[in-house]
Amino acid sequence: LKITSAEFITSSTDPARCPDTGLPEFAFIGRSNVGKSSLINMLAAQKDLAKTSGQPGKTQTINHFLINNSWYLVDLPGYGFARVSRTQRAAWSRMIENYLAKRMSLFCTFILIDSRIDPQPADLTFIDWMGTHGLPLAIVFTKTDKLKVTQWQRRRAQWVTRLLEYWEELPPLFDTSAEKKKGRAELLDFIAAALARADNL
Ligand SMILES: Nc1nc2c(ncn2[C@@H]2O[C@H](COP(=O)(O)OP(=O)(O)OP(=O)(O)O)[C@@H](O)[C@H]2O)c(=O)[nH]1
Ligand SMILES: [Mg+2]
Repeated sequence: LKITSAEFITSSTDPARCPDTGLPEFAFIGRSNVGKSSLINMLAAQKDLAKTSGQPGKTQTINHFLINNSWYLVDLPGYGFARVSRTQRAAWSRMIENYLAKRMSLFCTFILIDSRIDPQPADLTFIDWMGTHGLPLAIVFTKTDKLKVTQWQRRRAQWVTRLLEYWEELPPLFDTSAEKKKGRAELLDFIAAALARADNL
Protein backbone atom coordinates (compact mmCIF):
# COMPACT_ATOMS: atom_id res chain seq x y z
CA LEU A 1 0.00 0.00 0.00
CA LYS A 2 1.45 3.32 -1.10
CA ILE A 3 0.37 6.60 0.44
CA THR A 4 -0.05 9.16 -2.31
CA SER A 5 -1.98 11.82 -0.40
CA ALA A 6 -2.88 12.66 3.17
CA GLU A 7 -4.94 15.63 4.27
CA PHE A 8 -6.60 16.82 7.43
CA ILE A 9 -10.38 16.98 6.97
CA THR A 10 -12.03 17.89 10.24
CA SER A 11 -12.03 17.81 14.05
CA SER A 12 -15.27 16.74 15.71
CA THR A 13 -16.48 16.70 19.30
CA ASP A 14 -19.76 15.07 18.36
CA PRO A 15 -19.50 11.61 16.72
CA ALA A 16 -22.71 12.41 14.83
CA ARG A 17 -20.89 15.30 13.13
CA CYS A 18 -18.01 13.21 11.76
CA PRO A 19 -17.67 13.08 7.93
CA ASP A 20 -20.66 11.32 6.34
CA THR A 21 -18.88 10.03 3.24
CA GLY A 22 -19.07 6.42 4.48
CA LEU A 23 -15.44 5.81 3.48
CA PRO A 24 -13.58 3.13 5.49
CA GLU A 25 -11.75 4.34 8.55
CA PHE A 26 -9.07 3.13 10.97
CA ALA A 27 -8.92 4.69 14.42
CA PHE A 28 -6.05 5.09 16.88
CA ILE A 29 -6.65 5.03 20.60
CA GLY A 30 -4.58 4.56 23.73
CA ARG A 31 -3.49 6.33 26.87
CA SER A 32 -2.43 9.95 26.60
CA ASN A 33 1.08 10.43 25.26
CA VAL A 34 1.36 6.83 24.02
CA GLY A 35 2.16 8.10 20.51
CA LYS A 36 -1.14 8.01 18.57
CA SER A 37 -0.59 11.22 16.62
CA SER A 38 3.07 10.35 15.96
CA LEU A 39 2.06 6.95 14.57
CA ILE A 40 -0.46 8.55 12.21
CA ASN A 41 2.24 10.90 10.94
CA MET A 42 4.59 7.96 10.48
CA LEU A 43 1.99 5.99 8.48
CA ALA A 44 1.05 9.00 6.36
CA ALA A 45 4.74 9.94 5.96
CA GLN A 46 3.90 13.54 6.90
CA LYS A 47 5.69 14.95 9.89
CA ASP A 48 3.09 17.45 11.06
CA LEU A 49 -0.17 16.04 9.78
CA ALA A 50 -1.46 15.22 13.28
CA LYS A 51 -0.40 17.48 16.16
CA THR A 52 1.95 15.80 18.64
CA SER A 53 3.26 16.98 21.99
CA GLY A 54 5.49 15.94 24.88
CA GLN A 55 2.62 17.01 27.15
CA PRO A 56 -0.16 14.44 27.53
CA GLY A 57 -3.68 15.53 26.56
CA LYS A 58 -2.75 17.16 23.23
CA THR A 59 -5.47 15.58 21.09
CA GLN A 60 -8.93 16.40 22.48
CA THR A 61 -11.22 15.80 19.51
CA ILE A 62 -11.96 13.16 16.86
CA ASN A 63 -9.70 14.01 13.91
CA HIS A 64 -10.25 12.69 10.39
CA PHE A 65 -7.36 12.49 7.94
CA LEU A 66 -8.23 11.46 4.39
CA ILE A 67 -5.69 9.11 2.81
CA ASN A 68 -5.37 8.52 -0.95
CA ASN A 69 -8.79 10.19 -1.30
CA SER A 70 -10.39 6.90 -0.32
CA TRP A 71 -10.13 6.09 3.39
CA TYR A 72 -9.46 7.76 6.74
CA LEU A 73 -7.00 7.54 9.59
CA VAL A 74 -8.72 8.82 12.74
CA ASP A 75 -6.80 10.34 15.64
CA LEU A 76 -8.58 10.16 19.01
CA PRO A 77 -7.91 11.72 22.42
CA GLY A 78 -6.13 9.56 24.98
CA TYR A 79 -8.03 7.74 27.69
CA GLY A 80 -7.03 7.85 31.35
CA PHE A 81 -5.65 11.37 31.18
CA ALA A 82 -5.50 12.50 34.80
CA ARG A 83 -4.94 16.23 34.49
CA VAL A 84 -8.46 17.21 33.45
CA SER A 85 -11.60 17.35 35.59
CA ARG A 86 -13.71 14.26 36.15
CA THR A 87 -16.58 15.83 34.24
CA GLN A 88 -14.28 16.52 31.29
CA ARG A 89 -12.90 12.97 31.39
CA ALA A 90 -16.39 11.51 31.49
CA ALA A 91 -17.39 13.65 28.49
CA TRP A 92 -14.37 12.44 26.51
CA SER A 93 -15.09 8.80 27.37
CA ARG A 94 -18.67 9.22 26.24
CA MET A 95 -17.58 10.84 23.00
CA ILE A 96 -15.00 8.13 22.27
CA GLU A 97 -17.26 5.21 23.21
CA ASN A 98 -20.08 6.65 21.14
CA TYR A 99 -17.81 7.00 18.18
CA LEU A 100 -16.26 3.53 18.50
CA ALA A 101 -19.48 1.65 19.13
CA LYS A 102 -21.67 3.40 16.54
CA ARG A 103 -19.43 4.22 13.63
CA MET A 104 -20.51 1.91 10.79
CA SER A 105 -17.53 2.75 8.58
CA LEU A 106 -14.96 1.98 11.29
CA PHE A 107 -13.03 -1.03 9.97
CA CYS A 108 -10.59 -1.45 12.81
CA THR A 109 -9.36 0.29 15.94
CA PHE A 110 -5.67 0.19 16.74
CA ILE A 111 -5.11 0.18 20.48
CA LEU A 112 -1.72 1.68 21.23
CA ILE A 113 0.31 0.45 24.17
CA ASP A 114 3.54 2.02 25.44
CA SER A 115 6.10 -0.78 25.14
CA ARG A 116 8.01 0.59 28.15
CA ILE A 117 5.34 0.03 30.74
CA ASP A 118 3.73 -3.02 32.31
CA PRO A 119 0.13 -3.87 31.41
CA GLN A 120 -2.03 -1.12 32.94
CA PRO A 121 -5.60 -1.50 34.23
CA ALA A 122 -6.78 1.32 31.93
CA ASP A 123 -5.49 -0.57 28.87
CA LEU A 124 -6.88 -3.94 29.96
CA THR A 125 -10.26 -2.40 30.81
CA PHE A 126 -10.41 -0.71 27.44
CA ILE A 127 -9.41 -3.84 25.51
CA ASP A 128 -12.07 -5.74 27.44
CA TRP A 129 -14.67 -3.07 26.61
CA MET A 130 -13.85 -3.43 22.90
CA GLY A 131 -14.18 -7.21 23.16
CA THR A 132 -17.51 -7.00 24.97
CA HIS A 133 -18.85 -4.80 22.17
CA GLY A 134 -17.46 -7.12 19.50
CA LEU A 135 -15.41 -4.34 17.91
CA PRO A 136 -12.49 -5.28 15.62
CA LEU A 137 -9.14 -4.31 17.11
CA ALA A 138 -5.42 -4.70 16.71
CA ILE A 139 -2.76 -3.92 19.28
CA VAL A 140 0.15 -1.66 18.46
CA PHE A 141 3.13 -1.42 20.78
CA THR A 142 4.76 2.02 20.51
CA LYS A 143 8.19 3.49 21.27
CA THR A 144 10.02 0.16 20.98
CA ASP A 145 13.14 2.19 20.14
CA LYS A 146 13.34 3.10 23.83
CA LEU A 147 13.96 -0.48 25.01
CA LYS A 148 16.71 -3.03 24.63
CA VAL A 149 15.64 -6.05 22.60
CA THR A 150 15.73 -8.40 25.59
CA GLN A 151 13.69 -5.99 27.75
CA TRP A 152 11.15 -5.73 24.98
CA GLN A 153 10.91 -9.50 24.49
CA ARG A 154 10.17 -9.92 28.20
CA ARG A 155 7.53 -7.18 28.22
CA ARG A 156 5.92 -8.52 25.06
CA ALA A 157 5.69 -12.03 26.53
CA GLN A 158 4.02 -10.51 29.60
CA TRP A 159 1.45 -8.83 27.37
CA VAL A 160 0.75 -12.01 25.44
CA THR A 161 0.08 -13.83 28.73
CA ARG A 162 -2.27 -11.09 29.93
CA LEU A 163 -4.13 -10.93 26.63
CA LEU A 164 -4.67 -14.68 26.56
CA GLU A 165 -6.48 -14.35 29.89
CA TYR A 166 -9.13 -12.33 28.02
CA TRP A 167 -8.98 -13.72 24.50
CA GLU A 168 -9.05 -17.25 23.17
CA GLU A 169 -7.04 -16.07 20.23
CA LEU A 170 -4.57 -13.20 20.22
CA PRO A 171 -5.61 -10.08 18.29
CA PRO A 172 -3.10 -8.90 15.66
CA LEU A 173 -0.03 -7.42 17.39
CA PHE A 174 2.35 -4.87 15.89
CA ASP A 175 5.71 -3.67 17.18
CA THR A 176 6.37 -0.08 16.15
CA SER A 177 8.54 2.96 16.58
CA ALA A 178 7.46 6.26 15.05
CA GLU A 179 10.99 7.48 15.74
CA LYS A 180 12.63 4.71 13.70
CA LYS A 181 9.69 4.23 11.29
CA LYS A 182 9.45 0.64 12.45
CA GLY A 183 6.28 -1.34 11.73
CA ARG A 184 5.06 0.98 8.99
CA ALA A 185 5.01 -1.61 6.20
CA GLU A 186 3.29 -4.19 8.44
CA LEU A 187 0.54 -1.77 9.49
CA LEU A 188 -0.04 -0.54 5.96
CA ASP A 189 -0.23 -4.16 4.72
CA PHE A 190 -2.82 -4.90 7.40
CA ILE A 191 -4.88 -1.87 6.35
CA ALA A 192 -4.57 -2.81 2.67
CA ALA A 193 -5.82 -6.33 3.42
CA ALA A 194 -8.84 -4.95 5.32
CA LEU A 195 -9.65 -2.58 2.44
CA ALA A 196 -9.29 -5.38 -0.11
CA ARG A 197 -11.63 -7.67 1.88
CA ALA A 198 -14.27 -4.93 1.91
CA ASP A 199 -13.89 -4.41 -1.83
CA ASN A 200 -14.55 -8.10 -2.43
CA LEU A 201 -17.79 -8.19 -0.43
N1 LIG B 1 11.20 7.67 21.25
C1 LIG B 1 9.98 7.73 20.73
N2 LIG B 1 9.16 8.75 21.08
C2 LIG B 1 7.92 8.76 20.57
C3 LIG B 1 7.46 7.76 19.68
N3 LIG B 1 6.18 8.05 19.34
C4 LIG B 1 5.85 9.19 19.99
N4 LIG B 1 6.89 9.63 20.75
C5 LIG B 1 6.91 10.85 21.60
O1 LIG B 1 5.89 10.73 22.58
C6 LIG B 1 5.25 11.99 22.83
C7 LIG B 1 3.76 11.88 22.64
O2 LIG B 1 3.47 11.64 21.27
P1 LIG B 1 2.03 11.94 20.64
O3 LIG B 1 2.05 11.34 19.27
O4 LIG B 1 1.68 13.39 20.76
O5 LIG B 1 1.10 11.09 21.62
P2 LIG B 1 -0.51 11.00 21.66
O6 LIG B 1 -0.84 9.60 22.03
O7 LIG B 1 -1.09 11.51 20.38
O8 LIG B 1 -0.86 11.97 22.89
P3 LIG B 1 -2.23 12.75 23.24
O9 LIG B 1 -2.78 13.36 21.98
O10 LIG B 1 -1.79 13.77 24.22
O11 LIG B 1 -3.16 11.74 23.85
C8 LIG B 1 5.93 12.97 21.89
O12 LIG B 1 6.93 13.66 22.59
C9 LIG B 1 6.53 12.09 20.80
O13 LIG B 1 7.66 12.65 20.19
C10 LIG B 1 8.38 6.70 19.31
O14 LIG B 1 8.09 5.77 18.55
N5 LIG B 1 9.60 6.75 19.88
MG1 LIG C 1 -2.46 12.98 20.05
